[in-house]
Amino acid sequence: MTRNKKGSLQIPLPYVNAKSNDDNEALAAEVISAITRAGACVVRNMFDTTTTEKVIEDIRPHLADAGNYIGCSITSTTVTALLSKSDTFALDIVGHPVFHTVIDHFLTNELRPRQVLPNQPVSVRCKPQLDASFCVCIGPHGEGQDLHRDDIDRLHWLSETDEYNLGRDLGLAMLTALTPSMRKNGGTVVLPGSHLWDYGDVLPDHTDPRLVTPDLNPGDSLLLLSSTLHAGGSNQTEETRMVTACFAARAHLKQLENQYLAHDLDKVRKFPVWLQRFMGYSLTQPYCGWVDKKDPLRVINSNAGEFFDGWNMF
Ligand SMILES: O=C(O)CCC(=O)C(=O)O
Ligand SMILES: [Fe+2]
Repeated sequence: MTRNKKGSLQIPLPYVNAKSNDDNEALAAEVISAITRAGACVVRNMFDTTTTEKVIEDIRPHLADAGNYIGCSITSTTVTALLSKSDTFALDIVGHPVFHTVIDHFLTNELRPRQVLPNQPVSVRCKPQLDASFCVCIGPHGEGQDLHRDDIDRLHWLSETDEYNLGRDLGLAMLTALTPSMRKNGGTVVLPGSHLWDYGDVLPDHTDPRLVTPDLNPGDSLLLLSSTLHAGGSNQTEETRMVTACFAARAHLKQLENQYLAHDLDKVRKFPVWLQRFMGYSLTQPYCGWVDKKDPLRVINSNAGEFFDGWNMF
């Protein structure tokens, strides 16, 4: 029994140490088993401080221009599109082989031999894709986020299960501390075991004793499924907390024809707004498809008149 609700045992947040395991395959196996059990896992020393310091250096020039977004306090900043702002983030953090073994395990789409065309049994194995990359900077006395599941953007809905079944999740995130990240400065709050819950259940409030905030040092990562409840915490210190976020999602979550590269942008700019939005230059409720956390239509049509820039729920 692995449930942690209705009076049954609380599931602890698992920790593994990358330094005590030189073999990436063995480390990934440990992380996979931990995430299967708890929905999340801390990997100590996933990256060295040379890496995290270089990423901070790459991010620093973008901080002044980076915005706040609706759903985040004005003392927080999100540096988006991080992949093209830091080569070290893109190549070393996003490229970590253990991260890839873990996401491949949880998010690969597999279709066993099936007759999809007459007399042609087809098998496919599609590996996950990058979903988003950004850095969350919670400034001095910045407010925390609401407890959430990352798959709300994909309108995912799951029912309760006693044991984790592979295929359940659409996404997985790796949060990596660039600065220390702990309870007092806005460290990420996690509810281990909530990946097994029914989405119809009332969400706990921030005083729930099952919530834990791991102390992360620069280079430590927290990996969590998109079904696991979590939130950036509130920062009660004078220092900014910086955590990079790399999200992976299942491969099928894309359009059949790539609308952003298939057309001449000058032609697209002349289309009516309804067509631009239909092509995908729009936010899907509650908050999917953004560019710099804003309505993507702003990028191609600043005269569109009406924009939807943040969480859009009713
Ligand atoms: O900043 C954090 O610790 C968590 C960020 C997060 O959960 C998100 O952006 O979805
Ligand atoms: Fe999140």
